[in-house]
Amino acid sequence: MSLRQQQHPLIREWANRIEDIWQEYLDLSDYPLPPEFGHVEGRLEGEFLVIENSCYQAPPFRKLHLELAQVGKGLDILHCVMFPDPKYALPMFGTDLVGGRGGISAAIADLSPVGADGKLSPAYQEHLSRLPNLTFAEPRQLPAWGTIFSEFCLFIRPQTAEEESQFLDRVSAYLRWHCQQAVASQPVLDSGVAQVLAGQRRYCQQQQQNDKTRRILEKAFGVEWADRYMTTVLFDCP
Ligand code: BLA
Repeated sequence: MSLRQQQHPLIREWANRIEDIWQEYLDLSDYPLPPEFGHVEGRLEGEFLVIENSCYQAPPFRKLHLELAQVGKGLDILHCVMFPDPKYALPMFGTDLVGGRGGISAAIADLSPVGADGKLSPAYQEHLSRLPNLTFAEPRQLPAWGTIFSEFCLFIRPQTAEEESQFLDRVSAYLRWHCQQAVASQPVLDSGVAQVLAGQRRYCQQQQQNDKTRRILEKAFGVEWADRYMTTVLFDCP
């Protein structure tokens, strides 16, 4: 049985949707991860930790990464980041779901800007600001490193099945829109590439400060492994 069959239903559904949308809009091929990082098993405080990585490339994306992880039977994680080829001034799509038996504690998704002005392009801004307003009973506060996220970042603790499905529908709409924009986008001038790279680097550096992710990986695999994983698999900069 695959890992996702054993995970929280929202994680399973979001993982399936991400892959369906990628397949619908993008021309996927394999992205070679270092072999030691494809399927990873460890132990954390007496529990098993399993990580399953799927990684693709598809123009205009350098890397599309979907990670599913489970700690014991109690903690399920979905992590996904789409890294655009730095020749394209596209935002970073990122999402994280963390939860378990007691429900999902963190559901986050964003299209994060990488431009010098820290803003999404007018096309993204207009589209995203026209989506109908949603309210969730328990919005969550971004951590201090979360300055990379856009005003459209969704970060909640879903309270009901209805909130879970509202989250799923909204973030699927983000992902669909992003794929449509990306495949129709034109490369920037050579002089713009450095700017995009700087924005992507900043995104990765801020994400690498997420102590909640780092601590789990350190406890299971050690400090050095955790750092290598966070800087080469989760948030590598080209
Ligand atoms: C939070 N991430 C978390 C939490 C855990 C992890 C345990 C705390 C859950 C909570 O506060 O309820 C753990 N996440 C992991 C692990 C992996 C993972 C171990 O992906 C991978 C092995 N994180 C991302 C991406 C985003 C992100 C792409 O990987 C956003 C686009 C955000 N995760 C994110 C944020 C928090 C979080 C903002 C809350 C951090 C905080 O409140 O301090």
